[in-house]
Amino acid sequence: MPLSKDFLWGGATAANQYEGGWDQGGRGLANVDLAPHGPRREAIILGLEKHLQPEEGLFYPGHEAIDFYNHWQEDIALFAQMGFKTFRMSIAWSRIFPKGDETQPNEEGLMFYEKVFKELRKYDIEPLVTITHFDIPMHLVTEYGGWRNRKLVDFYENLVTVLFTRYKGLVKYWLTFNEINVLLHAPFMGAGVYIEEGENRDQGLFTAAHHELVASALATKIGHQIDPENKIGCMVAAGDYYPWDSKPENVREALDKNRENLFLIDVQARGKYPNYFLKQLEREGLTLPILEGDEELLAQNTVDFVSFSYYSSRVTKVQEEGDEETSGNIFASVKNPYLKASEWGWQIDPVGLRTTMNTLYDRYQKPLFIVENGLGAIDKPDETGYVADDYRIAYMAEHIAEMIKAVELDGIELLGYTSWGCIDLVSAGTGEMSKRYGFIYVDRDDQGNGTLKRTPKKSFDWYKKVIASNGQDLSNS
Ligand code: BGP
Repeated sequence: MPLSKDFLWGGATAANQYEGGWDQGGRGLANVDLAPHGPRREAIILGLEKHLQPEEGLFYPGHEAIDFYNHWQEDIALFAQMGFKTFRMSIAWSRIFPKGDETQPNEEGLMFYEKVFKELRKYDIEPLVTITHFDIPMHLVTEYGGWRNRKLVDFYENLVTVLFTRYKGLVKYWLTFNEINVLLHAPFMGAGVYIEEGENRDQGLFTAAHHELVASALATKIGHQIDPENKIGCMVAAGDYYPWDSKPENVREALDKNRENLFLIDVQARGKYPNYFLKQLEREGLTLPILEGDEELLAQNTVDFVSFSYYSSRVTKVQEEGDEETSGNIFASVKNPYLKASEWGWQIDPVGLRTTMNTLYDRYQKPLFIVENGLGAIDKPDETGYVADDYRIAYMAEHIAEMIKAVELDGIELLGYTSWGCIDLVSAGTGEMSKRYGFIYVDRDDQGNGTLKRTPKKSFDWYKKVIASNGQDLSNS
């Protein structure tokens, strides 16, 4: 069975890294506006340093990002030229509700996305919309404590009701929260949460997570009520953990790590907390803030599909002195000696994509959607601005080949593939522009200098051919 003719090829972005226009159109201040470039970034996004207002002298790359806010027509035309069938983007919550707790939305914000969705439809590009991609109005952080507060569920309910109503007929594919598991590692970026000194970290994080799970189930329910055509998915930062070796303790460690990564998706896709997690709570003396009706809501409103990002597999072992770690998408891992790595140390494992797909499909039996995958690399444009990015083509060709095997040989239902950062944008982890993923080069540097001019790279024509052949032609010629 080859890929279906409706397979959704495309690219992925997020408002906080792409859109810019942070102070335009009535948009309010959000947590993502407070992630500076430079040495303090990591502590801020992890929630270790409280940073509640932009500070003079710091550069915040997300403020302008690459200014999709004022380049949307030009960018969508380029995506259409590549033959995109879908385009993943996110809504900036504070553009719709600047403070988050208003009852009336900001019309200018709603209008912006309406124009964008209509422009996409003009080219038959199906929007794939992440409702929150590491994004929360700062007012909800300072006044309510972010997602640790149950009131956030109500504010999110307002948000999704407005979105589903306004964009009915324009948007069909929705993701409730980007990489929901990231909140466990980067609570400020993931959920606008700070863990206070002396507080039980897990208790704080699981409280926030429970609220997001309830909000996600509510969104699924409301989305289906407003338009039964809506397809609503969850989203996980995926990548299987391999055991370091066959030592039983290491195999067990890998099982635990995979569960840690997937337990929130277990709830979104299967409708209840898994026993292994409930037992963990019991052992640690923790409780979930479950209110009457929550369990039914979770059980009755599981997602329609499971989406995920995949950049690498991970390796784990019971830690011993001298173990070498490698960097990766928020999660550190033991270095895998069989794999090469990107310039940022992210290890490259195309086979791991197929393995991860099988893990997710076996576990959930729901259609999958790969909504992020790609290579962050340093591009060197020639004097005309053209980049011959054969390394990116090689990375993507290998991953897509494994993805196709997962469909053709393993029988996995797969809705589509959107490569991350289809146009160069700001890196979430480092705040750099120089970590580029795109098929389109954007003239902007790490300090915010540059014309923002867009230039297709070699991979632009390659991806166009991949889409036109529905994945049959992956050659680089
Ligand atoms: C994921 C995020 C994206 C994206 C990607 C690449 O975690 O969902 O927002 O940025 O990782 O990471 P980075 O930008 O750090 O290279």
